[in-house]
Amino acid sequence: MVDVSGASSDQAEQGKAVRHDWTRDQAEALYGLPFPDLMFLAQSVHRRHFDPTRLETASLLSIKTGGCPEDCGYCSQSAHYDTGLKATKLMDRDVVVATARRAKAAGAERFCMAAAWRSPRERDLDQVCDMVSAVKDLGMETCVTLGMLTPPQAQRLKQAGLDFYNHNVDTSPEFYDRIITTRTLQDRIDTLAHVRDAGIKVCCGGIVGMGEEVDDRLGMLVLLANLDEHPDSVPINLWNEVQGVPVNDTAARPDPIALVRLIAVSRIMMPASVVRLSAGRQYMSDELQSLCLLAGANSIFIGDVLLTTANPQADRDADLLARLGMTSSLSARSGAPSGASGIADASSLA
Ligand code: SAM
Ligand code: DTB
Ligand code: SF4
Repeated sequence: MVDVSGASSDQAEQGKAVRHDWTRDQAEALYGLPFPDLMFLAQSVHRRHFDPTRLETASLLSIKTGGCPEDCGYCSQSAHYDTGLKATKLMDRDVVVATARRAKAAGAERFCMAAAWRSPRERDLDQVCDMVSAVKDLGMETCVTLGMLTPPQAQRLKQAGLDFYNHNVDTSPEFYDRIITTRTLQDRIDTLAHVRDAGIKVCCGGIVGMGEEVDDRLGMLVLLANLDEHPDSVPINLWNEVQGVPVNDTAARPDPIALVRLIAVSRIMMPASVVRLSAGRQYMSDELQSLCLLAGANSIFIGDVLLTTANPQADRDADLLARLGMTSSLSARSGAPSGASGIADASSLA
C-alpha cells in the first residue's frame, strides 16, 4: 500500500498527527485505495479524534438575501443572474433571535447567519454584531458568513462573541476562475487569515457537483489541508440545483461512491476538523448519508431550508439517526435511542 502517513515518529506514536504538507499525489493515493481500506483508514482516524456515534447539528438563516454583487456561478443570490429570487434587506435583530430560539428548540447547537454581501458595510456590521451577541446569549454557538472581512472587522465580530466564521474556498485553484471572477482565491485566503488572527474559529470548505473533475475536488482538499491551521469545520456541499445560474451548463452530480471517498479523504487529511455534510443532502438516500457518516462526516445542517434551497426535514434526520443509533441534539430532543452500550461493552460479543 502507498505510504501516505508522512508523520514523524513522535506524531505517529501519539496517533493524532495533523499534517500541513499534503501533496496531490498523496490525496490521489488515498482516494484510489480499495474502498474497504479507505473506509477502514478513515474510521480509524475518526475514532482517534472524535466519538463516531456523535453528530453535530447546525442551523442556517439567510439574514440578508439576494442582490449580491459577486458572480459565484452556482449561487441563487448573485445579482448577475436571473434566478427568480427576491432580494431582501438585512433582517431585524428580533426576528433573527426568535428564529435562533426556534432552531435551538429544534435541536441545533450552532446558529449560522449568512448575508449576500461582497463584504459588510460598517453600519451593517454593527447590526450583525448585535445579532451575534444576542444569539450567543441563548447559549448557542454562533457563526456568520458575510463575505470578505478586514482585520478590524474580524476583531469586532470576535468582541461580539462570534465563535465561527464561514468563508469557503469553494473549489480547486485550477477550477476557481471558471466559477467566480469577481474575487480571487487569494482574497478568500486573506479573509481566512484575518478571521484566524482575530481568534475566531474557521469554517471553510467548498462545493462538488459543478462539473469539476475528481482532481479538482482533491485539489480543494489539499488547499484546505495545507492552510497554516486546518479549518475547524469543513463543509462539503453538494451543489443544490438553482435555475438560471451558469453552473447549470456544466453541473454533474457526482457518483455517490465518489462522494463517500471524498468525505473519507477529507477526514484523513484533516483528522481533527469537523467535516460537515452540508448542502445537497436532499438528493441523498439514507444509505448514502449513512456511508458519508461512516466515512467521517460528523456534522449536518438541520431544518427545512438552508439559505434559499431545500434541506431534508428534521423528522427524516431524527429517524435516520435513531436507526443508526447515533446521538445529536436532534435525537436527544426527539427521544430517539442513544448509541446503545458502546463498542467496548459490545466487543465481547464479537
Ligand atoms: N456571501 C457569503 C460568501 O459567499 O462568502 C456567504 C454566503 S454563501 C451562500 C456561503 C457558501 O455557500 C458558498 O461559499 C458556497 O460554498 C455555498 N453555496 C452557495 N450556494 C450553494 C448551492 N446552490 N449549493 C451548494 N452550496 C452552495
Ligand atoms: C456552507 O458551506 N454551506 C452553507 C453555509 N456554508 C453558509 C450554505 C449552503 C447554501 C446552499 C444554497 C442555498 O440554500 O442557497
Ligand atoms: Fe454572493 Fe456568497 Fe452567493 Fe457568492 S456565494 S453570490 S458571495 S451570496
